[in-house]
Amino acid sequence: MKLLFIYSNHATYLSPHYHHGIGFLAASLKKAGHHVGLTIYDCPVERDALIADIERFGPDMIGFSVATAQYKYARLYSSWIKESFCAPMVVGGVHATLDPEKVMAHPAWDYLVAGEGEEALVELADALDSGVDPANIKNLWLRRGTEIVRNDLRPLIENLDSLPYPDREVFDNEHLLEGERKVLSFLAGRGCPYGCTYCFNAGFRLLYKGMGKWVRFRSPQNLLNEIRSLAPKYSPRILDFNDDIFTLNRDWTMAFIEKYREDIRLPFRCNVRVETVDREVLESLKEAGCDAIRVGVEQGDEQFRRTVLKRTMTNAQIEQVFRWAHELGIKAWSFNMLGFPGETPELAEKTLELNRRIRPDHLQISIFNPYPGTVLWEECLEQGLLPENAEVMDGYFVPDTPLNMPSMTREQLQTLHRKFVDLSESIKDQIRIAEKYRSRKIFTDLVDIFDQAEIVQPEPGYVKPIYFTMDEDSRKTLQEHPPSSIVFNLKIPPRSRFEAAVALHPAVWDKALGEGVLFELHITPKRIIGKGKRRLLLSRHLNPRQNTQDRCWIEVEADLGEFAGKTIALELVTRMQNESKSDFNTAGWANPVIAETP
Ligand code: B12
Ligand code: SF4
Repeated sequence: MKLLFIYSNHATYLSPHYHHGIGFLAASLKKAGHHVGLTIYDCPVERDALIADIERFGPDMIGFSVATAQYKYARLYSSWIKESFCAPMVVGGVHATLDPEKVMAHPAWDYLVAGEGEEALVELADALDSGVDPANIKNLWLRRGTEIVRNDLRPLIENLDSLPYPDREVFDNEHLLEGERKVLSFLAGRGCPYGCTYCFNAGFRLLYKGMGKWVRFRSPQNLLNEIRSLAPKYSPRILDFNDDIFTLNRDWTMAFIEKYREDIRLPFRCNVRVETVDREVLESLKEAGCDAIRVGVEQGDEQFRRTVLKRTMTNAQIEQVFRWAHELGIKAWSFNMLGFPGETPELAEKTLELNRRIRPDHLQISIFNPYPGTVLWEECLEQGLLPENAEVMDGYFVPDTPLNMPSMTREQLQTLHRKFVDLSESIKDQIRIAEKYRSRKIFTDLVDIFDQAEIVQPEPGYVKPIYFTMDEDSRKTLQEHPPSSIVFNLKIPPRSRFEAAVALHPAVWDKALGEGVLFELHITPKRIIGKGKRRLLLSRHLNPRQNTQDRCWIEVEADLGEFAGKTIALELVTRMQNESKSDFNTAGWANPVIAETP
């Protein structure tokens, strides 16, 4: 039969990616002789376009894979499809498994597959193909008139090596790997033994109690063979092991890593939990090419983390792992959440503090959304924090919560979220600067000494350090509203120069009435401005409304060699190009520094 999968990825802020679940299902279906297609929607699709996509493929069955955040879209799309097609529809995935009653209450679904789907879906496709009644297929729920048949689960797949490698063709994998990213992702196993209260793992374990081991690994050889079979075809730049905890089983990790180091040697990333690694494991990962580890920090208060989230690691353990990673040159990413039930602003500040201490190479902040089938979902319901019919937010980067939170107002949540975003941007900015000046010295960072500057005009409050973000490149700028000027009194070291990047804030690109803004660097070789001879050392005109090439960071520099050993007034000026057409504008000098001349 022809089965079409539909996978939506709306508002997750994630670039196109591989989906292992669909890959595994597609491989099993193809092995059983079925024809498989996939349609991915990265943003909401119109009804006509959806119907046209389905007509083009002409499926005998349509399958939706759903996580909670995407479910509302799957529900809507399935209703549209039901009105136009008679192909049966089957839903599966983590949300369908953990909230099956509610999901099956939606009449468009003919079938639901709970838990691992490989065998059940093949049996369903075979049965429908050959006109056999699928009513007894394990893991399958189905509609019989107004009744719902709920079949038991079959035991978990014991030997993951028995599965065919997840299918890549159905994803147009070459396309996924195009461009800079070139990330090829893999799964080494399934299941996690921990019991974090916000995570689906505990719910799945409970569901499968007595039906086999929840935590399973493929053999190192099986995984290596899969990598070997794909690497020549796709030429990945980096591999990504998407397992919940790649380092869960120390013996497995060491055995795999040793062979990987000998045979594959491609850079890779993986998820770790701090209790599962020590320096020796991290050293082995590094030697094998580990570029980055992703670490769930989640919350910075040990007691809250232990009691509410059931995460038992200490802050000392978290800090140690980040220290080791920095020492070994492995990038360490920190994943955090905000807006847990009972979390106060003071507790959330602890997460910020912990992140300032561990200095991650990348900081991610998500807003907590409770998912059905998790402990915290139940607790939110019991505590009356979750309004009836509350929808999960789109993705979890939207700075809002579906919860009624007595411990934190919405405004407080948003202010804290802003602080996390600022910290994350400042981290990225520091890393960029560190890379730029790796072999050189920064004598003075003008943002650091901003409080010593003299704001000549306009109001002091209009001039401040703030982040401008363009094309995801966020840089700390000294913001000015032209005409304005900031003066620093400095002693200039030998062999130095001024460096910065200039830009107008994206919010004013299309609004400015004037003819753009002039950025100027003036030097007065005297302490008191106005007394010495003021000289223009640098001038740059930006007019992003007219010139699209001005809609980015423009690097500027000026040699200060002739002022070596002297004290000067260094003045950062912004003014309108045509002052008669003056308008409110927002201009910024990003990362202005006095640095060693290369
Ligand atoms: C890798 C991963 C990602 C990757 C890749 C996506 C993917 N699913 O492969 C990326 C980074 C892109 C990602 C994104 C997101 N993720 Co994610 N992700 C995972 C992770 C770690 C592994 C997924 C996986 O491959 N599992 C193994 C495969 C074999 O299992 P499976 O996908 O569940 O599929 C099996 C069955 O469910 C079933 N099945 C699945 N689909 C279907 C469809 C049909 C028709 C049938 C019959 C059966 C069936 O059969 C499959 C084979 O046995 C899981 C945690 C986990 N361990 O599962 C979280 C997880 C799925 N992610 C989660 C979340 C929250 C997200 C995001 C919402 C985060 C965000 N940025 O906003 C997005 C949502 C993306 C989307 N559009 O759905 C949550 C979902 C919780 C929930 N209740 O919804 C999980 C469970 C993590 C957690 N600890 O809670 N994720
Ligand atoms: S350690 Fe990670 S994957 Fe395991 S239960 Fe906790 S959150 Fe889930």
